Amino acid sequence: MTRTLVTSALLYANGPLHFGHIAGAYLPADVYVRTLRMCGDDVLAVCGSDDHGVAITIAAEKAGEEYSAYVAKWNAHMRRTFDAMNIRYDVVSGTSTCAEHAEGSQEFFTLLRNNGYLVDRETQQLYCVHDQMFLADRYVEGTCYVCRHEYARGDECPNCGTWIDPLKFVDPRCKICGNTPEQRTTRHWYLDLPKLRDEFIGDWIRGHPWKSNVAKFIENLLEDVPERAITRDMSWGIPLPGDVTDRDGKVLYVWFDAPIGYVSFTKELMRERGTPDAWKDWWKGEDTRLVHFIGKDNIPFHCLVFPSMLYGTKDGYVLPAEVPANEFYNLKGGKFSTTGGNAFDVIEFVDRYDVDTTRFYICSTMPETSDSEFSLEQLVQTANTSLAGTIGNLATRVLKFIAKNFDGVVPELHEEHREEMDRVILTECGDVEDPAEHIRAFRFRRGAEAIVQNASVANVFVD
Ligand code: B3M
Ligand code: ZN
Repeated sequence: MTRTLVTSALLYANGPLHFGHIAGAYLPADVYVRTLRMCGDDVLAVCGSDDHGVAITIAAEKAGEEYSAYVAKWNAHMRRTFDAMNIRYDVVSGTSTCAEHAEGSQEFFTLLRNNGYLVDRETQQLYCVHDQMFLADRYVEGTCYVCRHEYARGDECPNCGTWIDPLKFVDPRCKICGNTPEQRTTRHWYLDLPKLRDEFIGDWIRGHPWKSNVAKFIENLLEDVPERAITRDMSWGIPLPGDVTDRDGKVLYVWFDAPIGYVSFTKELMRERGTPDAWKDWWKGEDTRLVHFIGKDNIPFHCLVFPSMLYGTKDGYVLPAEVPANEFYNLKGGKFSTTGGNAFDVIEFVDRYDVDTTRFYICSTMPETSDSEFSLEQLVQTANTSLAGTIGNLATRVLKFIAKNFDGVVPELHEEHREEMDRVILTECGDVEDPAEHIRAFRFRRGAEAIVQNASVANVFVD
């Protein structure tokens, strides 16, 4: 039987989950996993927190907390939010706490290096003389040279999603002190993406049946594929393997170690289950379907970079079968943002508005192929019409009917009755659809609609 290995994007451990995250990568994964399991499929669901990188160190420094304590706090908050939302994984771990993660990440580095896909280069990097450090990623900002957004970060532009090369900024600013940094020489390791593309990954990407909105994004992805630095001058992160020269003061880039987290967390789970080698069945088994649930801003890493890493190890890893990336889920016309004050507290929200109602509403408005909008008024309306009006009504009528005519016991259904029932439903009550078919194809909205539609048909039948 095919196995389906489901991952959800690892959440940066620097703040609470909001409905934008939940609609993007967590609720669809949970609904997908439950649906497949109900159909008897063999499924493993993996998630956790992304604990490294500059987004975390800056936030922890601002909060005046130790990095490890800071990420532990947000990892715990993430688990509480999953519980409140009834979102379940087989394992929820974290890249700074998972015992298998450092060694596993270093092994990827070593395999890629031995196979000729890593190059080390002397390079220029922005250096802040005032703070005496190289400005990795978000420690520098400037105007986006693609869309002119003034606050593009050194790793990506929040406005247009461009993968930023900070040396191209005409107005770079140090994020800590605001001064203009200078260029200095340092040494870094680069993933040879052009080589990986030309050798295999390019053809693989072009031949892959991506979801329509992902396919659009990918068209441009292959044109300009640069070598990408996978090391950073900082202390918080995974150290380079012991046999690498000049490794002091450097760690692996967060986007290198983060997706390996999916593998590490699977190892952790299998060790805890007492079958430490079983992770290979999932990550290296020919019959595994690997499915990454992510938001659209993570497409380059899951459709190009991580597959390149998996392939480049030449160690039997499967490549993703599906990357059902969602678009953005908005609130009041803008992105959900906890720091920007455009969000609800998820735990309080479901306590007040009911978790299943919230889950159903989010499914029925999911940003599957384009951005969509969360609205409280609409949620209330969905609860009143679809849930109470149609499904609740059906439940009430059926329960009353059983109480009145059968002393509250569901009578046994004889085969000839079932046939008669099917005939009446099909000819007289309306079209029924299989919600699971839609959900398997990542059409969560249609899946939710189909459930309500089937309840309407059943109401006609009761009439
Ligand atoms: N933490 C980025 C994000 O939350 C990142 C995802 C990692 S998945 C391996 O957008
Ligand atoms: Zn931009």
